[in-house]
Amino acid sequence: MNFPKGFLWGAATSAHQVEGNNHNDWSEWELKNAERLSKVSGEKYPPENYISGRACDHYNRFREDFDIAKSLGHNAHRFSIEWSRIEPEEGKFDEKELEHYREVINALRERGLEPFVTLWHWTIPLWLRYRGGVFSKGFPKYFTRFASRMAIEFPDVKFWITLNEPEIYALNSYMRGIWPPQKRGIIKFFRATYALSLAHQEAFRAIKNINPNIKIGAALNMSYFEGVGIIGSILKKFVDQIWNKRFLWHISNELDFIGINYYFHNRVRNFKFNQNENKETSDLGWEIYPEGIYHVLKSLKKYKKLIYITESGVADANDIHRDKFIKEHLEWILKAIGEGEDVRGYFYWSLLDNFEWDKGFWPRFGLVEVEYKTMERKIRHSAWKYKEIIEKGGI
Ligand code: IFM
Repeated sequence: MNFPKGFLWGAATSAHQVEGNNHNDWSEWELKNAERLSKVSGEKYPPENYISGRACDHYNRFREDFDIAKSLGHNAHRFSIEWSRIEPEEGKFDEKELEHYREVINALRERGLEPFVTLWHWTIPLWLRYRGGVFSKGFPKYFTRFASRMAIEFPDVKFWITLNEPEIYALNSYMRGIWPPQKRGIIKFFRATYALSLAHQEAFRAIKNINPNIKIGAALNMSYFEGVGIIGSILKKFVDQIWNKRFLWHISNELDFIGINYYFHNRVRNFKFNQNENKETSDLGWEIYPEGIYHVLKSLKKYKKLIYITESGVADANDIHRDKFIKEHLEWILKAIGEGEDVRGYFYWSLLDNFEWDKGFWPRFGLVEVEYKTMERKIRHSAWKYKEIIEKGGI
């Protein structure tokens, strides 16, 4: 079977993880926490591992990186605009940075890559952090002002993603307290996701007013919960609703497409979670379970939305699993398409090795290896195998 005509093929990145020299709540948090995180790793990784610093210097090398994406057969690319660059002070938009992203979008177009633009991928400008970040009363309004300005500045962008993985952000930043601003509590988790859903809704309506023809979605982290036994099957339904469907339910009237970021399978047996077989795992210890993407897709049929796989990737420094990982995920996606799911594109995470948040630089997700000392790019074998699938348009 083949993928439908016009299918979008590419890879994804996010500003803070690749650009370098950002100044936002994360960059400040890294400086304060690098020593601690290094100690927690038993000094396996030095403090520098935990500081995004120059990252991949993609801010300066985006043309070179897009040349690589083109040479790999991609016809689309997902990236994010860094809010803290564009609006470093409240209400003041930086013309130089607007020009920068104009050049980024033009560079994609010149290479035949369709831009998929994320407006918020977890980082908060410092002025907004001082006002309480997503807990600030004005958060939806501030986000909408930024989003509207982007839609006006870049009218030829056809695909906008408002938010990246709001649930993961709320979980780690507001419930587990391991990401900035390190708050803890279940109520805070719900409060954060609710604030983000309001921001999405308001921004959606504002962007549609500016240009009704563009497509707007959100990239949601969706896990496949598999229930084993009676208790597992009941519990699985419950967590599936809370994790995969709750946010979607809030925003489903303001949504053209669902972006799926699929990484996790979670087998629920009796009252225990994560009873996975873990036959194959990534360098991060995450189970590789391609079949899960099929079940996630099947569970979204009732929403009747277009679907893009906005992330699917594996940390695999030695490039042992990646080739098979991509092929098998695509096989399961094809099966879902064959059964009527409307999947329109696949973005591998990530084009480049990059800064993996509180884990730092050591996890290697890239189709392209980055030698951080020299910033040299080396295309991995699996990237060429992905290209073969793209060229065939099928498996
Ligand atoms: O690196 C992240 C990305 O920022 C969001 N989705 C998951 C990726 C891998 O953890």
